[in-house]
Amino acid sequence: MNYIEKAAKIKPTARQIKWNQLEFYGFVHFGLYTYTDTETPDGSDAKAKFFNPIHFDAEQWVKAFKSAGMSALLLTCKHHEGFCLWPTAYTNFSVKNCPWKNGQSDIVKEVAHACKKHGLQFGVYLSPWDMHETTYGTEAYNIFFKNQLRELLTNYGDIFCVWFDGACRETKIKQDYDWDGYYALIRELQPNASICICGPDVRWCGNEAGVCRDEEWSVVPKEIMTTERNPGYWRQIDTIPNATWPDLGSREFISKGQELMWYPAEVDVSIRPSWGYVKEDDTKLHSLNTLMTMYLRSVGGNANLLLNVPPNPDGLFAEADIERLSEMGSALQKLFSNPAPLPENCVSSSFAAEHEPEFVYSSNRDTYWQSGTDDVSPALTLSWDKPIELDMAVIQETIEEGQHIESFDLDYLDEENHWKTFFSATTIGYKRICQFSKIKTKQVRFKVNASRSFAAITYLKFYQTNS
Ligand code: FUL
Repeated sequence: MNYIEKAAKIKPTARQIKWNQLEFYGFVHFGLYTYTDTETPDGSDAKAKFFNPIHFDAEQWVKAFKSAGMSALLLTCKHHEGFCLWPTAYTNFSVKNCPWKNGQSDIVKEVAHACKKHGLQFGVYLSPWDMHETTYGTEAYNIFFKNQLRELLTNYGDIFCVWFDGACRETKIKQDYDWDGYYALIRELQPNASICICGPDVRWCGNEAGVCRDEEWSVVPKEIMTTERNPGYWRQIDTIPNATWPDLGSREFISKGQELMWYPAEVDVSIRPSWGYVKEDDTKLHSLNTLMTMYLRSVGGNANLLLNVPPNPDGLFAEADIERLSEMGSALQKLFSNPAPLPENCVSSSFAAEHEPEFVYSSNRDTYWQSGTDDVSPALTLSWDKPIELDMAVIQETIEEGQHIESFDLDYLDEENHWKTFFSATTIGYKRICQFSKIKTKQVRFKVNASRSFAAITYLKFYQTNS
């Protein structure tokens, strides 16, 4: 089997498919750094007294995320400064040691509860790098970390993801993380949870600017995961393949015989310049336009979008963030509100038994069009009885069968009956959102120019957005 055949055979786990379907969700950076303006602790537990979110309201966060159309919420239960938002039994540096609610609070519990109440999935971020914990740098830290993980994974209901931050700016102390032990514990206690970043399920897109590649492959060399597990190290030695490299999945890149894996990308970005709340940033939010571009390029470019919104010291999202989230939700709703009528006819150059072209009309993942194996340039042609105007398409590859398509065109039949290409791109993967100048036509063709194996499409839908 050559490397392309091998790549074409790599498939996601059911867990990874479920993760992909979440598409767009929110990050909440909240901790002691919300109050102290610095991540660096002074070594004592005393600073815990500054944590004082007098108006904390988890439902306010959850409702704001829902208004944006998000599917889940990921909370920094412990960030690099080591302060824990739940009353962990393993350190005093937590909510139980602050005057607020006489140390009787549990932020993680309230957020998990609000998510459940309003139908968002809940995920936990636990920073491996801990600047406060005295065992950091010794084997005892791994035990401490697993104990904390166990608390988070047993006391707060279903967890959709555990997020391990690869950041580590500590140069004097080196911690050997027991990654395999962490993963085993997660699989044991929350088998449906994806382990994102520094883990086996989801990779970092490689920047924090909200941008993914034009050609985003979910099948990449396994080395990318190995480098993610060595925080800080590969960033200094950029000769080792890592998540920041511009090409991770092209034929050329995977041709060196490396072991491959299914490792889809997640784009993480903050709505503001900082991850944690900074008052001066209240006027520096990303514009609606920028956020929409991030959405269209990531969710519409085979990556999930994780958008951070930091609560202020009162424990609330600021008005500006709430407004921007709701604007984004409305803009997304509007964008997808005017689908073209279903075509009267849909034919394909070939199809495999039981995978007829019409199956692309429904987003049901169990039914899909699949081209015949020997068809070198498979195509689907959609026809309407009357000319219609179109300016956007959503295409979803059947990732259950792998990621195959390397290049495709969208063509339309013009008034002189000539096929004209109006949109071209490379990969599709879980989803490709295609925006183009308005066309008016009775026939559109989706044509695959290069593919690693047969083409399989779960969903193909056209829109007239007038945007
Ligand atoms: C980075 C961290 O250092 C930031 O504080 C933030 O948590 C971001 C998501 O990851 O690496």
